[in-house]
Amino acid sequence: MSETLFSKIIDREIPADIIHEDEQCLAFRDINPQAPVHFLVIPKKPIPKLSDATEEDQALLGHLLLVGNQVAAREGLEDFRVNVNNGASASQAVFHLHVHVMGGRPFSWPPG
Ligand code: DGP
Repeated sequence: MSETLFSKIIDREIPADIIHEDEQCLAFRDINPQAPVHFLVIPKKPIPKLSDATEEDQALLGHLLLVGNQVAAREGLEDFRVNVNNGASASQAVFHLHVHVMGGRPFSWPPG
């Protein structure tokens, strides 16, 4: 897999406002926030997109969501939107799996 912006954030080659790190993942604030709180949770393992994940990644995928919960709680969010864009036509721009967590405003459904 070619290096993405997010692997550079993991390697501290480019700066980011990192709000969580553990052995498996990183959470940092989105550079173009779509809500008062908007952060991304990414695995350190370079999985390009959700549909590339395998059975081997089952625990990792669960971990990303639970970290999203924990960081959302620390950010004072009770209700929040969790979103994964999978593929270019689903608006994925960075091909390193990432979970968007957004909160601090109301959200409508369906999303655009
Ligand atoms: P997506 O469209 O799902 O691939 O979302 C990519 C998100 O990543 C988008 O909301 C903007 C954010 N982003 C892109 N480049 C950077 C960066 O260099 N730093 C940070 N913090 N966020 C970035």
